[in-house]
Amino acid sequence: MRNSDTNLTNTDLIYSNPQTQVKDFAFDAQVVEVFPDMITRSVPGYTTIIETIGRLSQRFVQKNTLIYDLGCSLGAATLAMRKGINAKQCKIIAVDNSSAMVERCTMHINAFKGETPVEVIEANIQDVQIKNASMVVLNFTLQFIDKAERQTLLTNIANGINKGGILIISEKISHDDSIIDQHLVDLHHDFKRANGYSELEVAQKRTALENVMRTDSVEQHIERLTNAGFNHVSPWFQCFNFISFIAIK
Ligand code: GEK
Repeated sequence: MRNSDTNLTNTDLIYSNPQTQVKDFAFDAQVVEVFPDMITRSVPGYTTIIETIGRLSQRFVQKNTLIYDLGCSLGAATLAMRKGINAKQCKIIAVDNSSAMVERCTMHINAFKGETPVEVIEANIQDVQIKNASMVVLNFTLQFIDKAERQTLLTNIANGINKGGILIISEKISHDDSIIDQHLVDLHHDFKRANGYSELEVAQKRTALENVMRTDSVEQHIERLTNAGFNHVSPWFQCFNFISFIAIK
C-alpha cells in the first residue's frame, strides 16, 4: 500500500510554484491526495461544520430512512453522520462525480466501522433521485453547479425529504454590498495566509476557481430554499464569506 493511501495529512502544495497558465480547478487525483489539508486550511469553520453535521444527524435522522451526502469528496460528512446516527435501518448514500474522489472515499469509509451502511456512488448529483430522506447534506457542493440549474436541484431535494427532515447546505457566499464583500474576501485571504498559504498560492487558486465556483448571496440562498418548499430556513454558522444553512421541511 502506498503511503498516500493512508496518509490524510499530505500538504497542499498544488499552487506553490508559478504556473504559466493556471488551469481551471478540477477534483482530480492530485487534489484527492491533499484534499483534507486543502479544505481545512482554506475553509474557515470546516471542522465545526463537519462536527455539527454529525450532531444534527443524531437529532434529525429517522428510522427506516435514507440520508444523502451530495458532493461527498472523501466522505467527511458521511463519517460524521455515521457516528451520530442512532436510528435503525437507515442507509447513507454518498455521491460524487469525481472518480478519484469516489475511489478514495470508498477506501476511507471501509477503514472505519459503523452500524449504518454506506453506499458510495459515482454520479452527477443532479441525476440522483432523492427519496424517503430524513437528512440531506450539500456541504460546499452547490457552488459548483450551474446557477441556472440550482433551483431545480433544490426543489428535487426538497421533494424527496420527508416532513420534518433537514437539508444542511454550506457555501462560500458573496455580498451585494461591495465594501462588505471586499472585507470578507480580505479576511478569508488573511485566514489562508495565517494557515501557511503564500500570496502566490492564494492568487493562483483564486484564478483556478474563477470559472468553476460561482457564489450567491445569503438572500439568494434563502429565497431559493424557500421556493424549493422548505418551511424553516436559517443560517446556523458564518465565518467571513463562508456560511451554513439549515432548511427543514
Ligand atoms: C466535504 N462535501 O468534505 N455531482 C456530484 N459531485 C459534484 C458535482 C456534481 N454535479 N459537482 C461537484 N461535485 C465535502 C466537500 S467539495 C468542496 C465538497 C470544495 C463534487 C466535487 O467532485 C467535490 O468532490 C465536491 O463536490 C465539492 O464535506 O472542495 O470546495
